[in-house]
Amino acid sequence: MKCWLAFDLGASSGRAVLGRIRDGKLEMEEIHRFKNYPYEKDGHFYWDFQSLVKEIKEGIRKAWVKEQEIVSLSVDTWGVDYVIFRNGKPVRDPYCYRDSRTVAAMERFHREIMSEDELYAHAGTQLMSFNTIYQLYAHQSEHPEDFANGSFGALMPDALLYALTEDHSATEYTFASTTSLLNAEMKQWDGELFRKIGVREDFFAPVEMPGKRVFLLSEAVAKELGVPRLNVVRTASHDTASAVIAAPVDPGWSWAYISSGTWALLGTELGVPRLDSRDRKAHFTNEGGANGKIRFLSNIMGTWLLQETRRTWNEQGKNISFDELEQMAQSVPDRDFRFNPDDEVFLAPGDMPARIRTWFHDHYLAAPETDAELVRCIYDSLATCFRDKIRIMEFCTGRRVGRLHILGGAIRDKFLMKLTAEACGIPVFTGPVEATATGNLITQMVGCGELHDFEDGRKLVRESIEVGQY
Ligand code: LFR
Repeated sequence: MKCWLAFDLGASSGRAVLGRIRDGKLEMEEIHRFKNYPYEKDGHFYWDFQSLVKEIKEGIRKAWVKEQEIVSLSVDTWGVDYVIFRNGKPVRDPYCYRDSRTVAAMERFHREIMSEDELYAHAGTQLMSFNTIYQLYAHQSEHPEDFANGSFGALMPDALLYALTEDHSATEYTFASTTSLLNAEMKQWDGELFRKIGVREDFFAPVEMPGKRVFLLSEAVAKELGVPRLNVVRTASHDTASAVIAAPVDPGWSWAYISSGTWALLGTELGVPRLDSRDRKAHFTNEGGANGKIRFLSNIMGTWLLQETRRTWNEQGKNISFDELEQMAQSVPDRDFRFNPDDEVFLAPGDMPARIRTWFHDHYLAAPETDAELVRCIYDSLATCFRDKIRIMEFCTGRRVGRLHILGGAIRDKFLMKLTAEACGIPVFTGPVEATATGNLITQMVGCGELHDFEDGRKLVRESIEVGQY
């Protein structure tokens, strides 16, 4: 039976999912899953690029054993990160966006080169220290040799596809829109921004809309895996873009979404970008949607806070699962502990319980004492932050939000969903849980003409999943 293969790589795990349409419904089957976590070397955080390539190859091998009618495959990943290649190989492992070298670079860039408002008027991206523009700015001043003759850059999903296909002729649009180097209105690289950071404009390949072109696994990779030269397409390769295109929205409603994996990305869809200084100060970004619309959204630290809390405690021998965290949160009442989950101090990996308590201390506030209180305060702070962001977004866009769709892994956490619905005071709909892989598949299906357009894709999701309601 005809199927499509999606690789969805998150900052803590990756998966390969086969998708088929059976009896008018999208059917998904996870066939491979692997861990992903940045490693630290000489004070910097990196991704292990070759191991990601190896896992994707393993996924292709497994898919081929199961299904021989693979129409196409594609890859999406978290945003902003890139790889520099020379002679077909990465010049070094890619930096992880949580590496703090960019904090000073961002300050220097805005102090010496361009104001925050001016950059926002070009790129319209939420100013976050990990955006590609600051990463490249820091990178080329520390390691100019990486940019010398014959090297080129590829954004993470394009870099992974390059390793599989040897094709580096295009950069996929939705991912390019996370870099802060794309002109938000023109949907093309902004030459002036490249000049400002001293990187040549053709460092990345030209921008292309997702699903537009089919290319093939390289001969070498096909031979190594014992598979034919399968079709490859560029899906909506920014994971959030894939998730949002899978939102089972009813177009008759004014809706917002939270795409919730490691991050919580809260936003809506707009026809054109909003590049006003007030939108910047509200911490909203104008990223590109698979359907060419603008994903007007704000990054919120999200379940990263819970993931790192759990990791810290488990390193101390406590051995706590996510379900247990949820039970702990439920076991104590709301005692009004609220912190700003968006504070930069929570960005890098580390001892989150200690950092949260320090945050309260630094703001002259009483801090949660017990472990359960600390977990509960993360839940309450997230729900409150979601409510506030929706209100701010309503002010920016002048549009009331009637419904909230929550997509992705965090919907398994029923208590967080309940608190969010209570805080926001609007109906909350949940699903799909594998939103990113779903959107990756849908974009491939639109690309090859199996689905007419993205509205068709969203209709397919509506008809295929059971939407939760709070
Ligand atoms: C979510 C995400 C966000 C991006 C962050 C860093 O996984 O892609 O959209 O801002 O990761 O890349």
